[in-house]
Amino acid sequence: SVLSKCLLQLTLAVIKPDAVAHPLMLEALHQRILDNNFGIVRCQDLVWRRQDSERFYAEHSGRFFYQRLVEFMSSGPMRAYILAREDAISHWRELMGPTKVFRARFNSPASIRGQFGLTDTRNTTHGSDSLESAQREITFFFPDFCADEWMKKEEPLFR
Ligand code: RTP
Ligand code: MG
Repeated sequence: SVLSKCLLQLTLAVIKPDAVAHPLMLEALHQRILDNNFGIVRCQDLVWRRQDSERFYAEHSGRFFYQRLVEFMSSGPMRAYILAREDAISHWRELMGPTKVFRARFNSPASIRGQFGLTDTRNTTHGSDSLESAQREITFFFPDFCADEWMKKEEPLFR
């Protein structure tokens, strides 16, 4: 029915070191989050040690880009968000655009990666790709955050 409540979803978004390094880009991306009706549930600036990077991307170990990915993600400060929205996971992925910079530039020039992506690795942002990875990644960045508790207490305030 038209009266049914929309379903709020949480996702983990990261502004990667290439984008955080440029203050104007960081500001533009933060604004982009707000303009697209995401609620900011948590926001944290941090720097990874190499072992954090390796652990986060363990599923990609062995792929040709693993070493440079791990190196890059622990090369400087980044910013992690827990974002809330209806369909947050797919909306954030849509907003980022394709992973490959070539595709992003040509097929989605208005997307974040289409506008700001430098290479397939230095591509400005990360976003969870499923409910399972959102859960894992939220816990990875925010170990004290309890999604169930948040939904009960805070979710009504976001309407
Ligand atoms: P993710 O796994 O992080 O959600 O990203 P994704 O699905 O958009 O992209 P995927 O192909 O799974 O790649 C994982 C991460 O590796 C970086 N990457 N670098 N050729 C390269 O240098 C290369 N290819 C992929 C991406 O930036 C992505 O963060
Ligand atoms: Mg992936």
